[in-house]
Amino acid sequence: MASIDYESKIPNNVNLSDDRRLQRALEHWQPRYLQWWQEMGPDGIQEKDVYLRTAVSADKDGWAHFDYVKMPDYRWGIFLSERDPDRKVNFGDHIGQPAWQEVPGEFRNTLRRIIVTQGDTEPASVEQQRQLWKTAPSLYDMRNVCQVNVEEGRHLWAMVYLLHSYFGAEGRDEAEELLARRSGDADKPRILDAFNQPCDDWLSFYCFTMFADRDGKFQLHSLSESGFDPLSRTCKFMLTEEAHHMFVGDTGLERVLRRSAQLTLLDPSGDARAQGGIDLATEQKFINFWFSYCLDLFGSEISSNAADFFAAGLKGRFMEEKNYTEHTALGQEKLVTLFKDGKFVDESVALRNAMNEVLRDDYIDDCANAVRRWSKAVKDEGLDFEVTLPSRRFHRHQGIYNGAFFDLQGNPISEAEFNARKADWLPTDADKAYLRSIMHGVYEQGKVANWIAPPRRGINGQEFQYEYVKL
Ligand code: BYC
Ligand code: FE
Ligand code: FE
Repeated sequence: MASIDYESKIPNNVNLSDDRRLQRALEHWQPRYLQWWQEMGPDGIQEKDVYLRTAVSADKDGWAHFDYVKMPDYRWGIFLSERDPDRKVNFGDHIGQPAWQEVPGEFRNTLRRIIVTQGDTEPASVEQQRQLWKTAPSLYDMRNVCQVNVEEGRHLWAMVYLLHSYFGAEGRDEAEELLARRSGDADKPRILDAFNQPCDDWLSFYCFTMFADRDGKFQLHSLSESGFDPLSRTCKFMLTEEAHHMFVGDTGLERVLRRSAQLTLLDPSGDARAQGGIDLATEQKFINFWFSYCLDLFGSEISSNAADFFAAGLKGRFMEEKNYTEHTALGQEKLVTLFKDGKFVDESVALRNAMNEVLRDDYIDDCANAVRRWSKAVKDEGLDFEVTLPSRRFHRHQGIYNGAFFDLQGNPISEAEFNARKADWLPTDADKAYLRSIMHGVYEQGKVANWIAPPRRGINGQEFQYEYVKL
């Protein structure tokens, strides 16, 4: 495999210098990207040294190098996992064909749409998070949000590389559009709903990296099964970066929950807010909000798009090759519980059409594991409180439950009842204002905000006290 070329303007392991046309096109996009980064990347910290990891090889082991970097100098580049010359299409209608190195003409539009949708989430998340470093609870956390952001920027590069290499003029136009849409913008919003929600407090940030980046894990895994080999190899490498993003969310929530338990127990009337912390009920509301928006990211329970993606061999199931023995998904069905005229009706759906729901099931299991661990952490602090995930029907804006109203357990309720209970289930303006009032940046080495526990260990073997950002 080609090693990473760090001499070129655009670091890459795809022999970019051999393809002058592509190299020129990407070098033309690069200054636009950097302009977008200056405008929409972390606000006001671009000139500071941050202890960041940079990819130096695409191998599983030892791919990362850690050093102080000013973010605009980060070497964003194009890194694909190693190519397996014998790789085949492993599912759908084309099983057994050699994996495609070029886009099959008939799938061109479909594939472009998948890549654009994936690509759009990456800059969106950077836009959502651009103010967060200012209120970081420690230098360690400040460094982590910067790390996540530069890598989401690199994920945008990954998708733009595919658009420029394989989709001609249309691909180049889409690459421009990826820099033109803006999270939350009324006229030019990002494509998927969760990526238009404000994420401007740290409880939201931990929920986002826990739940939205975890959608990324499942989507990237299913795209890494793709018969279109360049997409598969790109997503494989992105997944190695993604692990840290989910770690930030998972451990961040665990730290907030543990600290809440401590403060609740410390307070004579059991009120964590009276101790300057966050109460567990508020944390549960933020979990309810972000989990439900992230369930929407899997699309509709019954989807002909999903069936087409699978049939074409473009998007498989989670661990398609490893975990399944039958790869056509034909002649099989999945039960989906519809909500029709106020009643639940179980309906058998052709498996291919239920692929979004199959992926959502795996995602929910993964989230449930984390929630069990958090509940245990809270109990270990000595407090009896169970963290929960709301029902998959709660607070949905996409799919078959959109438009109806359900409680946290998924029981149907009236709109009036939902509105009456909403403040108990979802963050209120007062909750958000309260978080703003306690979240002030803690910029001193080794110090951590009162509302969160310190992490158990630092980054890359460094102590928590390390100077992760030179302010
Ligand atoms: N919001 O059949 P349907 C990540 C649209 S995260 C708004 O239900 P389909 C990351 C849909 O586009 C991973 N619109 O859905 C994380 C369609 O629109 P059109 C991102 C939505 O197509 C953190 C219509 O509704 N990667 O990497 O089966 C930080 C009906 O479509 C939503 C991907 O998503 C929504 N939530 O599945 C940084 C992978 N859901 O075409 C990064 C690529 C659906 O009628 N995307 N719609 O205009 C896909 O595989 C599919 O597009 C989806 C939707 C799974 C998203
Ligand atoms: Fe990403
Ligand atoms: Fe991520």
